[in-house]
Amino acid sequence: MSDALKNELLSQVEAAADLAALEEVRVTALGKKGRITGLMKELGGLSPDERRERGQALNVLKDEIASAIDARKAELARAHLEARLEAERIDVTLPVRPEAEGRIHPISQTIDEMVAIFAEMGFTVAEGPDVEDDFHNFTALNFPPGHPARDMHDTFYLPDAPSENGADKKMLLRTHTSPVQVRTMLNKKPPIRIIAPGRTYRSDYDMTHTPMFHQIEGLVIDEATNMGHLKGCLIEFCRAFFDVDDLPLRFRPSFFPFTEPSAEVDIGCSRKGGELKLGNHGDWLEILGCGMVHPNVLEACGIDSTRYQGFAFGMGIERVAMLKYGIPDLRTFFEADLRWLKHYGFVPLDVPSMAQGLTR
Ligand code: 2NL
Repeated sequence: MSDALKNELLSQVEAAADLAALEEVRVTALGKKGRITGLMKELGGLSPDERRERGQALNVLKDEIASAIDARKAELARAHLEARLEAERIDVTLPVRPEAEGRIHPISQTIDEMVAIFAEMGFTVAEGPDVEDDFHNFTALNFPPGHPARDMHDTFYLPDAPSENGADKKMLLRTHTSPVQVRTMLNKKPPIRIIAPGRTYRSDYDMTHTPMFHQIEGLVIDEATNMGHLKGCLIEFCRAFFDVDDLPLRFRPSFFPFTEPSAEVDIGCSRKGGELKLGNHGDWLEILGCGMVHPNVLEACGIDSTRYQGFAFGMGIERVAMLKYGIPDLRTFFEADLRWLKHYGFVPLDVPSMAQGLTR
């Protein structure tokens, strides 16, 4: 009887393309109204001998079909898993992501390096507005009324505009970052230990001057801060920044309206063969200015000059960046030339730190 039925059902099982189709085959063969089930129901009308014989045959057929369905089910499951693995395959040897095309500008890099060094010494970074007033940029810093720096030729003054209180107030682009420190002294009680890096502006344009440039200044105020602290701080900074352990520093007397005494700092170098080399070689290169904060400045900023004293310093960022990274022309810093940036710029993920190194 059932060879034809068996072959028909087996080929249906083999032809089932997915689990749903296979389930349909199972229901038509073995379900309550299935074909084998139907044949089983007919057994009751047979003689006992025929019933036994046919019953056995149907049971064998039922088992065969059931195990064929199980086998097909396993086969479909394996094929499904393989298809999924193939579809979701990833190449773990690919780089995580392509290296960024962009570069960190040498000015930003230099500021980041300086911040890393001073942060280790306990300084925090202070910021202030680029547009300042006469008081914060000049008056509080002990510039006398007729001082040449106040001249229209050096300072960018903004067109007159009435201030909030109705009185006219001369506004200007800050000519140094000192007003940031003035604002800090006015708003915070000593001890103070800050650096102020940022943009500054002077009406000047030639081979070595651009109308916008960058400065970093530092200010330390406490009850017993003295010139020894100033020297130690700047020696440590220069040796770390230029990465020369025995770099000699020379403090030369100088003058600034906002410090007394004042000094300019030279670092040791050699200029033999037209090549500049840093280190103990007998020659000197000016690098920054500094001094003890003038009592008039402390008083103008609301600090009792009989109780507190402190030191300050300032340096040009372009100048030291050119020196450290061998950039020959100041004006190229601001040309936004992508080839220049590709050459002199820094990879964004190489963040300067004292632990990992300032540059990699
Ligand atoms: C230089 C010299 C200097 C300062 C900046 C300063 C700031 C305050 C009070 C006192 Cl609020 N001094 N700053 C002091 C000495 C020198 O800069 O050659 N800069 C490029």
